[in-house]
Parts: sequence; structure tokens; C-alpha cells
Amino acid sequence: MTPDHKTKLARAASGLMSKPIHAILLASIALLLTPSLNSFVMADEVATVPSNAPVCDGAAPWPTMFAPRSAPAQEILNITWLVIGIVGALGIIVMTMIIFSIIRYRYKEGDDETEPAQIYGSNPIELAWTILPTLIVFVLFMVSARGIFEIEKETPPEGSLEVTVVGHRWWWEFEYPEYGFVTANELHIPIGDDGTPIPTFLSLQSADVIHSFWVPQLAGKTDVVPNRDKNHLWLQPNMAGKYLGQCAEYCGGAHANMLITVIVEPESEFKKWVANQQKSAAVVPAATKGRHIFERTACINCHTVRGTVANGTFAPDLTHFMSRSILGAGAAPNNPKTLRQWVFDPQTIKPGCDMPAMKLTNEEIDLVCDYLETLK
Ligand code: HEC
Ligand SMILES: [Cu+2]
Repeated sequence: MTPDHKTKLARAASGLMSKPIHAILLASIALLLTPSLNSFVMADEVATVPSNAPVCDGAAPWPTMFAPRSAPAQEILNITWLVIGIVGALGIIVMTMIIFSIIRYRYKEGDDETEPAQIYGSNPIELAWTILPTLIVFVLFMVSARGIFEIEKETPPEGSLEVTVVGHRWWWEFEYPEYGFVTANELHIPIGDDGTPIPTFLSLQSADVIHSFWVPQLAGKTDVVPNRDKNHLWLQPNMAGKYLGQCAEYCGGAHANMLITVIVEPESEFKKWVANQQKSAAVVPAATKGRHIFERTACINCHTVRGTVANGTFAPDLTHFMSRSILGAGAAPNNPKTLRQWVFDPQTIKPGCDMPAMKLTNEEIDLVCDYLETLK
């Protein structure tokens, strides 16, 4: 490389970096092209689904708004594509013009260094760049407003199943008023046996702080606000399956382990599930010892098991605990091993959660777990 080349290069480089906009442009291009950084972002995204947590089946590998399976979620995605399309096209036009100008009009050897002719005021151009963006913003506004009105129903759509959702630190309570029972962490909702969508209307309430209910494949994100029982959510799934969501508003220590599982099942199966949930807890003579320990321990102040003396409402209803496939709002799968660990010390599975280690002996833990496993 001759010294001449070197100065040319240096000048080109300093010319490119001379204005902040150039520096920002170059930095953005560099960021886009950095593969290690891209893979870092991707890996992080995937890692937000804990490996021990429930996963969406078939419907999508992880919760994503880009695979909607419910009318409101589809509506949101349609608007998203429209917005991405319009702003993306604008972005490409503007970027192309900027890059073109940078390259075409940068300082060249032999340029005279006087300012080019300055043009002040052109009515047609100024009208165009006032009216066009106004129109674009207007279209985006109208489309979004229509979408919001369509999704944010104040009254349940006809034929809806109504469920009251109560957010707790750090689990979800689901109350089915028309069927008269309460359950936790797994929300079961129906779809027609032939696949026709059935609407579900959720009333969102909080027992403590602000949470946010978000199952990306089924509906938009909606806050769950204490002392404001006005927020609603409408789901209308069109495919059976297990859908995963997550509390989407930081609510304290165990927030990351406050998952939402929605099980969309054919109406006939849903009816069977309801019939089972409506029953009082099973009484299995073989588990009497464990039941007595449970009933003599503080467990009953926090938990309800319908048909027994346990009537606490601070913690998840355990009447049909074994009908759930997860423990602690998705912190772990529900199996004999994890359950034993949970009763031994929940903090080892869900750090920061509101159930203390109950300091039972090993034998007591075994008996209590035997009892819990009868609560089908
Ligand atoms: C101080 C109140 C309190 C006491 C006492 C208590 N628990 Fe809990 N328990 C909780 C809370 C709160 C949760 C929910 C934790 C979470 O997911 O964040 C829970 C969750 C559970 C779960 C998991 C439920 C689910 O669906 O995920 C089981 C099982 C359980 N407790 C069993 C017991 C047993 C057995 C005892 C007595 C030995 C007991 N608990 C005593 C508060 C309590
Ligand atoms: Cu939260």
C-alpha cells in the first residue's frame, strides 16, 4: 500500500465517521453482522423457557405471538404484520437514501470546498412530506383502534365460559363460578368436539400486587391489578393443546417462576374434568395416616382440601392437586420425586416462594406425600 493510498483510506474513514449519524450507521451495520452477538440473543430467548417447565405441545415449540391459535391473538398478529410492513418499507427507503447520499456525495479529491446552492421552500415537496406521513399515521391509528375495540370486550361474548383469574405472588388461582369450584395454575378451557371455537371470558383480579396475564398464542397481555376488578380477557382458541404463558409484570422474588398453563381440550373431556373438580377430595383409607399429619399441621391454614378441615385460601387449592401436571405454577413437573422435594423444602424448587419448609420428619414427609397423591 502506497502512502498515497493510506491517506486516501484514512480520509475516507474520517469522512465516514465525521458526523454522528455516520458513526451510528456503521455501528448498527457492524452489530447486524456480528454473528456471535446474534447467537447470544437467540440463545437467551430460548433459555427463557426453563427446561423443567411445561412446554407447549405441537402448537409451537415455545410461547410465541407469531403462532396464534386464538381469535384475539390472530387479530394482534395481523396488525403487527401491517405495522411491520409499513414501517419496514419506510425504513428501507430512508436507509437506502441515507446510504446513497453518504457514498455518492462524500468529499472527493478536487472538490471545491464552497457550499452547494441552498434551496429554501418548495410547496409541493413540503406538502407531500406532511400529508403522506399524516395519512400513514392515520391508517395505523385506525387499524389499531379497531383491533383494540374488537379484542377488548367488556361483556362476555355469547356462549362464553366465564372464569375468574386471581393473580397471587407467585401462582394463579382459577375460579369457575358457574361450576362452583376453584383450582390453580392450570387453566382448562373447552373447544368444540368438532373443533369449533368456544369463547372463554376471563375476569382478572389480584390478591396482592400488579401481575400481568399473558399467553402469547391465545391473547394479548393484560394487567391484573389489585382493587380494580375491571380488566377482562377474551380467549377463543381454534386448536386443542397445551399453551404456555408467564406473568409479564415483575411482581417480586419468584416472578420468573410464575407460569401460566392453559389446557384447551375438547368439550367432552372438559366436561369430565369439570365433573371431577366439582367432587370433594377422595377419601382413601390407606392414606389416613398421612391425612392426619396434613390435618394436624399448618398446611390447613394455607391450603384448602374440600371435604376436610383444610380451608385456607392463602395458597393453591389442593382438592384435586394430582390432576395438575406441574408444581408451583410451572417451577417443576409434578411427579413423586419433585413432590417429595417440595414438601421437604419448597425453597429448593421455587426460591422465594411463600411456602416455608415445614420441617417434617422423613417418615412424615413420605406419609403426607402418599396422601397428596390420592388427591386426584
Ligand atoms: C404459610 C402457608 C403455607 C403452609 C403452612 C403450607 N403451604 Fe403449601 N403452599 C403455599 C403456597 C403459597 C404455595 C404456592 C407456592 C408457589 O407456587 O409460589 C404452596 C404450594 C404447595 C403445593 C403445590 C401446589 C401446586 O399446585 O403447585 C403443595 C403440594 C403444597 N403446597 C403442600 C403443602 C403441604 C403438604 C403443607 C404442610 C406440610 C403445606 N403445603 C403448608 C403455602 C403454604
Ligand atoms: Cu409476576
